[in-house]
Amino acid sequence: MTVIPNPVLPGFNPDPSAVRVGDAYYLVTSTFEYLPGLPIYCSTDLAEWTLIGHVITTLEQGELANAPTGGGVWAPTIRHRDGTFYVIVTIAMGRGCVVFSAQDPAGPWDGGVLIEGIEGIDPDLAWDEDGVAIVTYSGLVTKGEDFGTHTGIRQVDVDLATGELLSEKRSLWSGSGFMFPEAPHLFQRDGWWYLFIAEGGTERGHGESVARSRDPREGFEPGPNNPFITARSTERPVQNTGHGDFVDTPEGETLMFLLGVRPRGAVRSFSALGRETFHTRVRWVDGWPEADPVELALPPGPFSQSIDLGGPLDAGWMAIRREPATIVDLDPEAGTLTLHGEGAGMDAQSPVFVGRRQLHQTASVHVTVEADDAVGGLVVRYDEATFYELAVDGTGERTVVTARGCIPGFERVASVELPAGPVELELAAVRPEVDGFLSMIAADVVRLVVRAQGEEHVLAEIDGRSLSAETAGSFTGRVVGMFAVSGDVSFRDWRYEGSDA
Ligand code: 6LW
Repeated sequence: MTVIPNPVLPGFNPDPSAVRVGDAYYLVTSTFEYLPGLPIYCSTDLAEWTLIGHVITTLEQGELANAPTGGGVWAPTIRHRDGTFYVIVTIAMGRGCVVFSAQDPAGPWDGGVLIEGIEGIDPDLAWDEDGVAIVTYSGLVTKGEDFGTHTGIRQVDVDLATGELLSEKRSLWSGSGFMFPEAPHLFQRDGWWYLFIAEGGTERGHGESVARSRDPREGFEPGPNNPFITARSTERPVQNTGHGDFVDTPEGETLMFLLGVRPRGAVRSFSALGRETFHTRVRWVDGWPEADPVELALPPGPFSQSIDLGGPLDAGWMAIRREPATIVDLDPEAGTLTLHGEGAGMDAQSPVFVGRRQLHQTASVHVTVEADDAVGGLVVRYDEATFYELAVDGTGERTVVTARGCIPGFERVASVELPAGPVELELAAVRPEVDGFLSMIAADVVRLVVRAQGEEHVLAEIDGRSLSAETAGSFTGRVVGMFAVSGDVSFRDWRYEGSDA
């Protein structure tokens, strides 16, 4: 039996949706305010997954220039019908419910069709036996004084070509009574329509429940043991399991792809990487699904990746409310990526920044920076108020490197003066080395280091608990990247090392 890694997609990859076309499996996850948005991962053996492209590659497609912190591109659903791939998604507190389509999942995807009138999130897409498109979603008020009110699992027939609603909206079975019924997915098997939903909230109470009917629009009866998968009140290393999507393998086995977190600390409260994509296998018993608990299947040994910053930019790079390719200058000869500061730092809504997901619990990034008459550096971020950075200021006679830990209401700063010239920066997330109870409480420590002229300066070691999905304003995941505040900042020799030890 294939050993499928768990997490399947490590790091900031929440709200997975899956589809199989022939022997190829595709996964898509949420990306909030980042661009490119809605990554498409592909695998033909379930073990190796490749990021083959994105649905949203331009600011205009997602209308993300003003995506609020914590909003933007939320949970998608990917489906395939008659040779066309569809991704339906909510661009929360923004464009709304949009269905994108493409002939090639790697892209290009179209500009998307807005489906007006769907007041909710987590849209699913299915077709009835007459080919009528059915959108099932989690009713949620996303504006006005009733913002945040859940209105249960809802459904409507839609013309995907025009976005026009073709029926009245209807309410469906909405779970066992736990909070936030969401992430609905319709799944057909043996003449039944199964309605899967997440309930309990995307935190520690998360779980997946199911009902079934012979009709995709009504008459759902709940399963006998809902939620049929949850990690709540267990000591399992993977928590928050829920928000699942389901595919059958060619051999007739059913796989569930779902989100989970790997919290650390004495009270297991801090998930530095955010919500990741996991999988588990599903058994069918008397016409109802039973799922194994999510088991970790981590790759053996450390992971190391060196990237030639002279380009071309690979699909793993992300920018904040802007497209990466529009802010970088690449010099293949010199192996450098240059960012041009615009006078704003990492507290800006759209800083000059390109970064990558932190993929391992223990991880370090090294990069060499030249900031001649400029300011910029390396940063690990959750959002505009929550980030730890190393800034190189080359505007004076000497170079000043400043470590800055920013969380709402608090800032920690430490600097060192160095001779002018290039410096190597390192951000490292490591297990805490402190003794006693503190070493148990903390999840990790972020070490901010600068090296130059043969000297090493550990400017700060900052508790990493504040850089977690549970503590930051945006429940995304850590993204580590390069930024520029002013002048032209050149970067080379990017190296990532990670381990889940
Ligand atoms: C997603 C929804 C949710 O659409 O958060 O907490 C949204 N629940 O399922 C973004 O991940």
